[in-house]
Amino acid sequence: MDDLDLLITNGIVVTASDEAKLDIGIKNGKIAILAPQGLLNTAKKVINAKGGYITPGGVDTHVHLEEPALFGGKGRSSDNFETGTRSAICGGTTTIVAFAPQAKTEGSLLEVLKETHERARGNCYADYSFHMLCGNPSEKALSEFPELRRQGISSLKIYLTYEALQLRDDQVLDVLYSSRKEGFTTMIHAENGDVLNWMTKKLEALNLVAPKYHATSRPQLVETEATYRAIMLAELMDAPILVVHVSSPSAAAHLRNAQTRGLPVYAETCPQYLFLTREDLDKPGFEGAKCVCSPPPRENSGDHDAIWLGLSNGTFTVLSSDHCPFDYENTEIGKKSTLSVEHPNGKFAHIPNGLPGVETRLATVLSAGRLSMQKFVEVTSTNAAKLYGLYPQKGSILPGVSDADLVIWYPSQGKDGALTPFTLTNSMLHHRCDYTPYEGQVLTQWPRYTILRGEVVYDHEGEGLQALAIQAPKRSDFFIVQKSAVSIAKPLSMVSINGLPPVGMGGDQFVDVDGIEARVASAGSEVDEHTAVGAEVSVTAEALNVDLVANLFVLSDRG
Ligand code: DUC
Ligand code: ZN
Ligand code: ZN
Repeated sequence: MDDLDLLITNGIVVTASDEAKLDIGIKNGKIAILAPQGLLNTAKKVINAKGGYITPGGVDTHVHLEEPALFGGKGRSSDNFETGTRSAICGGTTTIVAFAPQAKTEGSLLEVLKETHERARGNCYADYSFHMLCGNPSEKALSEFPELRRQGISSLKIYLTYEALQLRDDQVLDVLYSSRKEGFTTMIHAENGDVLNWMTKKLEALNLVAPKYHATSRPQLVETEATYRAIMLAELMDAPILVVHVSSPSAAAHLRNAQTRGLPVYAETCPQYLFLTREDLDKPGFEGAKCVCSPPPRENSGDHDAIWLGLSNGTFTVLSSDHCPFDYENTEIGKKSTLSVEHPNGKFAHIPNGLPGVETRLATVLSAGRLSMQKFVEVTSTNAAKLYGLYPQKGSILPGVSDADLVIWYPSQGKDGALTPFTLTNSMLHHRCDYTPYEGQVLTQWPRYTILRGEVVYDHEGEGLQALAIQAPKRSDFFIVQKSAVSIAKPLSMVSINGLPPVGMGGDQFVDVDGIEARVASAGSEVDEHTAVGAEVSVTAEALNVDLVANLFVLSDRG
């Protein structure tokens, strides 16, 4: 093969399932061939990976850019699409999924999506797609779900907290019901807003308002209850969910239990729950505000251990950044917008919730050395791509199929060419935020090269960001269309009916019969008549392709 555009030699290729010493040939932005080392020898450009790992480009499916004040106080994102995706690329993330945010006060989701496209178009260095963020599941918004699906959206996020966003349980059911029909995955921010507001008022009455009380106002129970409630609502609706940014071992235990029962319940965690603790909120003066996010960093390294374990054992499907940056010093729209003469150290309830992290996600986690390389790839790239319909174009290294999105890492410590361990400082980063919560952390890895669709877009040793600016034209009008959320979460029409109740699903299954969405109870099982909406119909096994006569309760017209 002598017409390759790029040949990467001498690396260790890692995917979620394999690790092998292979050379990679790239042509027209795609992975063209994987070959035993030394077999391919000509290409327009050759990179020697020097024995370093080569992984699929990072896929970060939880990124907030150019968002209005939704997360407490007056905070607005400090990163726009340009600076946020620049930062992503420099940290080895080649695809992001950002949010198209609809506040409670807005009606149409389609309108919000259109505006978000306009902000992103022509401004992104990375490939990108969107989740809807649904703050107002009005009739209009719900009626737009099919069109959102046609426009390539397969996921949306809802909140059980925040004044601007919090949904009641019946609204959550509305969203899950409509999502189910379209095969969306619903992402849920699981904290009990009413409880934490009550706690906040009590703390404020005692004038306990410093940043550290943010963690006091929302203990693990607040997250655990909401996580269990989210699971219950999803089970009731038989709809797939992904609980985002999980911080508590007790919430993780509920998620694992639901998964063990066979429910389509997925979970995400983030580096802040692996590296930060509530001590980080208790810094002198107002400094702790830098680490105010929700849920808050938890108590101690024991909590970290439980979250690492959840990554290793598969409880967490993805490890995202939840990049949600607010400048620290900015008194208009940053963390310090809560300072006043009366409260010189601010009031935690008005500190915008969120941290920067899109650039540091991969290197901090890899440097920690607590995941196998394959697990690292799985949770930071492959599963994210699968979950949101981007796989295998993204998240893998499949010849003829995958985009040539790659990270070439430095050889491991002790090998020739290894990176000298270094102390991270904010000045090394490319986001538009005046701090990093990981300042001072010692790292042993950083992407040596980031490659996006066959182009070297970041060269850590060479011109760094300049190389990025020169070589990577900003993605103009590029939008990754999400196929559907089905790689992991199956839409209704794909639920297999084999006559046996799925484990833990209450014996009920949903089928699609002639366009009618129906709950099927296996013959002989008790059917709770309160769950039935509409007429009971007897159908033969043949008609349902099951070997049992079933009672069919018509739930709705899928129209
Ligand atoms: N939830 C997020 O997903 N991001 C930032 C703030 C929040 O609470
Ligand atoms: Zn959230
Ligand atoms: Zn977020």
